[in-house]
Amino acid sequence: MTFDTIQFEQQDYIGILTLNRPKAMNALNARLIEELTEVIDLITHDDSVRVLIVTGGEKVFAAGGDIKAMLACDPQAAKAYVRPIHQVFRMIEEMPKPTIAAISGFALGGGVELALVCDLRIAADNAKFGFPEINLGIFPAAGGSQRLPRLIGMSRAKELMFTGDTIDANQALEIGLVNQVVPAYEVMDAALKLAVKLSKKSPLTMGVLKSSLHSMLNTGQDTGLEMELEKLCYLFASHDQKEGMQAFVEKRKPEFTGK
Ligand code: CO8
Repeated sequence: MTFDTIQFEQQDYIGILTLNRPKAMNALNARLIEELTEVIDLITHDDSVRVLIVTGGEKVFAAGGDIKAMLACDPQAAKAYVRPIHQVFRMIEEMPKPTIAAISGFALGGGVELALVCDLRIAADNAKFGFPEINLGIFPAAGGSQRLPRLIGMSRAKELMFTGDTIDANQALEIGLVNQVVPAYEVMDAALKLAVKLSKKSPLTMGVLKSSLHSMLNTGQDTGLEMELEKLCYLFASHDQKEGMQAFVEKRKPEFTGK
């Protein structure tokens, strides 16, 4: 697969998606969103990819939405620009396989919003996070105003979004924006190590677990508990459940197939 604004490669069960607009600090323009949508659709339906790593490479994760492309937008054009971002971010969020953002350098605005739709975030110690939208006369509307408070709490989300201030990787760890901070040269190794670990779990169970966790965001607890029970019972019709439990009884490692 070849693209202009992203790169995709696969190592065993791990997909690695790299944003590739170095001259624009990986700003998310329409072409990048179009290509991202195409590759995310392929990965979602490709059983040979069990875990996806999303990265911007060694220098920058992403400096956000493309300001130059947005400058002249009227409300209608703004909607036409942002709607596909919303759609592809939902596709990433709902992908039935774990996703890991590996973040080096700046992750700003739409860049953080991309990291937020990944399940887990690993930051290099040189990573910097912020929502500068307030200084541009807009606000984090690629899902940020909805997802960030759910992740780190309303008060901290307001502080970041109202001030537009940038925080470093350790501050991001402290407020729960990222899961781990590692030395910059180790960020991809750390992401790959975690991805390999997750790729050995049952892909079927992983997808169902992810969907159960996400149902918490859209339902009350009573409905969520009912949905959880249904999803669990569904897994008892699978090979992977039998294999996982059989392997435990036989004191060996399970071999999951996703069936
Ligand atoms: N959009 C377009 N181009 C960008 C962006 C961007 N977000 N960020 C950087 N670039 C370009 C620069 O214009 C520059 O291009 P050129 O060489 O042609 O002048 C090149 O990338 C390198 O950037 P700098 O020279 O500025 O590099 P520095 O190392 O000095 O600074 C920074 C790096 C701090 C990352 C700086 O570039 C910066 O502040 N960028 C903008 C960050 C920002 O404000 N992000 C938020 C954007 S808005 C958003 O994400 C919301 C999207 C969804 C909602 C949309 C509602 C319509």
